[in-house]
Amino acid sequence: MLSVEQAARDIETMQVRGAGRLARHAVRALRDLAQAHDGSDARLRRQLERAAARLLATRPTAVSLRNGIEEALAPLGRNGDAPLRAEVLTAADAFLARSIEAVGVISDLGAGLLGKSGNVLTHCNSACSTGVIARAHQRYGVRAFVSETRPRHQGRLTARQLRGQGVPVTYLVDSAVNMVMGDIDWVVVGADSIARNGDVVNKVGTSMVALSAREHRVPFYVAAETYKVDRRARTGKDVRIEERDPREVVEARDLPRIHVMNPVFDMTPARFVRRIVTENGAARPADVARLLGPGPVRRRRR
Ligand code: RI2
Repeated sequence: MLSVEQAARDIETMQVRGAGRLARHAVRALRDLAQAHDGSDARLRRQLERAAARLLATRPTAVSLRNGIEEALAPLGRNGDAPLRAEVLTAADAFLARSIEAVGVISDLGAGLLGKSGNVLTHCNSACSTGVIARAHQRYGVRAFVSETRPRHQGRLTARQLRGQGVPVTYLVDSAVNMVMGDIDWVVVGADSIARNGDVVNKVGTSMVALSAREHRVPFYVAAETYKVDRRARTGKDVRIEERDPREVVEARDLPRIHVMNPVFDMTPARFVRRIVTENGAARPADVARLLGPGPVRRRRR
């Protein structure tokens, strides 16, 4: 059984990371809490609300976390007749299943729409974008250029995962991206949050990759599940950017009396993005909200 506190710590320390994975981890903890419950609905409601608050406080930028939790706990706001526990288990299972399925759908769709042979570049480690690249490689054969992704080097994960799937990989430091961009045919990255206007918030450095791609007229794509769209964010400026411990960048003793910044994400304007590929299809960034289903129902439970 995954306790809420354990899940929250796993996410805070980035033992579990990646916008999709961390949402599923939080939802699994809520599911396990409901599963183990044998008291009243009122008591379960209080426990779930407390648990949701704890999980939501772990990482502020990835809206996948909030959307996953809200989807799993939607029964708290409904007037259903079934016991709350059963409804939460059903909702949590539905989110977990659709979230995993979406990655496969995006990989296929993305490989068909974006993929062609040649060189593809990606930044950080995203299940959706590595899925697209691996699938494109199976179909057309590609070489992947993977940027290091300072400070936590998620590019190493991507390089290993792609190599493990047979993709030839070139690994480079973030600051070499612009140097190789002239040889790149397409770029694909994931997303942590997408605003309604199509601005994309992803791992810090993504906007520089996008700028470089734009300068070189290389198409820049985003692969992300619909639950990474933040309905409450009109533009990317409405998304809070997480700041992490500066020691992830450099130990204080190595740079005494120096202020060190460690913003984890940045915002790529919608106009830099050719298409956003979701499990419901691909859209121009400005049209991304059209790919979403109806919003969460907000009636209070009796
Ligand atoms: P998937 C990651 O954030 C990266 O920014 C990545 O692009 C994004 O989540 C989406 O990943 P972090 O947790 O959901 O490494 O596509 O800070 O796997």
